Amino acid sequence: MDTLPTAPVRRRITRSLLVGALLAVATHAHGAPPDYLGDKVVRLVPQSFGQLRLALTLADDVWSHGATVGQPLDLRVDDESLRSMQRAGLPVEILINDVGALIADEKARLDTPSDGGIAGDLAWFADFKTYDQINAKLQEFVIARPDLCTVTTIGQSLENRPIKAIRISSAPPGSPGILFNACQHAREWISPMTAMYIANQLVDTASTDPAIMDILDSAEIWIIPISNPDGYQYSWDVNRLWRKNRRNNGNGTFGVDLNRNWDYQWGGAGASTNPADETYRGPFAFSEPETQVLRDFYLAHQNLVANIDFHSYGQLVLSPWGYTVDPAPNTAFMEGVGQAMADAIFDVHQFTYTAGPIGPTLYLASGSSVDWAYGNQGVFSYTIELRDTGQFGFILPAAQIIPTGEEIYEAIKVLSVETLKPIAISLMNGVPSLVAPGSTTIDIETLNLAGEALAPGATLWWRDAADEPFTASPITNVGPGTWSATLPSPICGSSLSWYIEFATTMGNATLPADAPASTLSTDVFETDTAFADDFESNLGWTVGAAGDNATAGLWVRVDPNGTSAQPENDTTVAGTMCFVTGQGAVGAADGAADVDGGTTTLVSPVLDCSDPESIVQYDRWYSNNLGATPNTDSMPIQISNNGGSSWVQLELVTENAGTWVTKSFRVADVVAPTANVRVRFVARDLGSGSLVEAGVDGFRVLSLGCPELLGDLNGDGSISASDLAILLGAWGTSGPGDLDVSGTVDAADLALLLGAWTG
Ligand code: 0X9
Ligand code: ZN
Repeated sequence: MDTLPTAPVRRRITRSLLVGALLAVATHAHGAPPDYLGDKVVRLVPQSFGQLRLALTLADDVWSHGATVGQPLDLRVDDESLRSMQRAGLPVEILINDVGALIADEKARLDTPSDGGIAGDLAWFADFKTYDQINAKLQEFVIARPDLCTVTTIGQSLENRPIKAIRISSAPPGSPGILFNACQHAREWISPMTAMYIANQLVDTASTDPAIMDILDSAEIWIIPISNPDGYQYSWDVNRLWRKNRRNNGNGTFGVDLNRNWDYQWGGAGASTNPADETYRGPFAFSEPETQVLRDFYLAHQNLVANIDFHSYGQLVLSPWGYTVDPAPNTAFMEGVGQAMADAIFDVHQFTYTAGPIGPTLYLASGSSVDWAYGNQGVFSYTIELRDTGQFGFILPAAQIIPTGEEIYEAIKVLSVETLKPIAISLMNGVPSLVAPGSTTIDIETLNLAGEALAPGATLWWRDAADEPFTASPITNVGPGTWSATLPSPICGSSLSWYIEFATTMGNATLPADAPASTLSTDVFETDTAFADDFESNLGWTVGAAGDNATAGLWVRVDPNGTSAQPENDTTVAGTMCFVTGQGAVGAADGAADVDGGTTTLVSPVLDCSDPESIVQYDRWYSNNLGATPNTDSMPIQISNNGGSSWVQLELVTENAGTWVTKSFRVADVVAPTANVRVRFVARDLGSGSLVEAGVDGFRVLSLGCPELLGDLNGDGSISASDLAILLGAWGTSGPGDLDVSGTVDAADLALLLGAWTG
């Protein structure tokens, strides 16, 4: 077995270098309050570590706080810094032309308060509000609904400002709790406004919206709108772009980043040791009164189940971990709820919020509140980065306060419903869209929340016609939180509706949550294999396409040598061969024989997909930087119905699975089915510092159908009295029912039908 030359081990961005670069990004500590006039916010996507380092060195302030090669980075710069960047050839795009002018406009507007033409109690949300105005508003909620609201001072800031929390609930004390906290970062003014909007709407609709009544009757909702009062006040009075608290660091600099000061993996990646930096972690974990107060609030409320920590900007719904790219426990549940929140947000004003775990989605940040809340307290904790995506950044127009509140209000309902349920139910392999006649095993996972899943009463309910009652199929417990069920699928061509039901210590729970009003659906079909390739011999695949420029790790058909990035085994039972991007050497480094320097394309032979129900199916492997900083690389898989003249995307693989994944696509869903189809796999290494390994095996073209059942005249998949009625109704004619094709429906046909019926 030959071994390809070992690829050079890539340089990865090290955080210590990055922190070094951030040293230059000093905060204003002395002199006149900064007015930022003429400052710009620029965006650039650093193409190399050198560019990233240079940009951070030249910038005056990092707005996006993301600092990764290949990811957009927003930086505030004065004219001189901008010129230096341009001279150095950094590809910057101007996002905001004059930060100071935006701030001045905002100040002028705030100096002459107006209700913005907004009627009713939402007029308060016409513009941003000060620390004092927010506290006063909290008292108004209590006056409006003393039965529902309590405001408490949960502690003091460094400069002795009260940190206030409002409890909104009609549930008994000690019921499950959900905490929304905002404004750990002072300049992110939309965050306290959004927290206040949530409070306002809960109070307003507590007696009218049944969904809210359910939540408030069963849970304690806690809202801490201003977690960093000193910083917030300072951002109004002195420096609009202040982020941290107001700790005097003793060396002429001020402020600790509260969201780097929590005692969970404190001092790890993405936090600075330099007191001048915007991400300064503080001298030790929980060194700051503000984080201590919030910590003690958690410790005093052991009933808390969920939390959102509001920030801006970026439009992101982030789940733990922030300190590592490794997945957090119960990641399927956490990310599922995060995505459901993002979907609910989108439905309101069609603003896209990207959901995902913090580390891989944004950048590493250690010592954050959500990591502590999840890691130390087991609270399902999310960071939401509110509007916008950089057009105005922290100086968001006031007109966006209410729309932001409206979309986030839907997200908090989703979070509440999903985390207050007795248990969460998920399907380990998703909902099968297609199964063969017979039966299919369904693997189920449960996560105990307020209740505990019980084995007796666990049932999969199914039916294959809307007018039938559901039939029970038992679910068996196979391990802690893992279950197995059988989904019967007796009739080819039918469509199954089904759902899952568990009895729990807190009542019943179903998947979907509102079953049987909604159900899961699965179609039953037989598949015919039109083409199958296990790659044991070459059935006509070629490597190479116009524009391919990878210098190493080209597609090759081999019995793979496993590395941590590349598979050790192919997927097909018979044989050992598959296509991978470069053969790995036994025992070699992860980076050995991955794709380097560009793209490499694997193209299929021509495939006959003229059957309108053709399905393309393959097993694919994709790994991208296992365990290291992820990047923008991805593997497009494309299909052509004209022999390769033009291509349409089947899927863009970005998931760092590092395992074989089977995928199926109905050709007609993507392109018109023809006899001249090709499929290609484009593995590419575009960003630096990445490690891309791909594989393909078990390639098949299937067609769907059901064998014709002799005598099934109404095509319902079985023979019954209604088929008999059709035959008798056509007696003596040429059909339907002329089963022996004699030209007349007669006794011979009747005998065939009855034989099929009883046989
Ligand atoms: O960096 C932060 O603290 C947050 N972004 S911001 O721009 N608002 O400062 C993101 C925090 C996400 N949480 C973790 N990374 N743990
Ligand atoms: Zn923030």
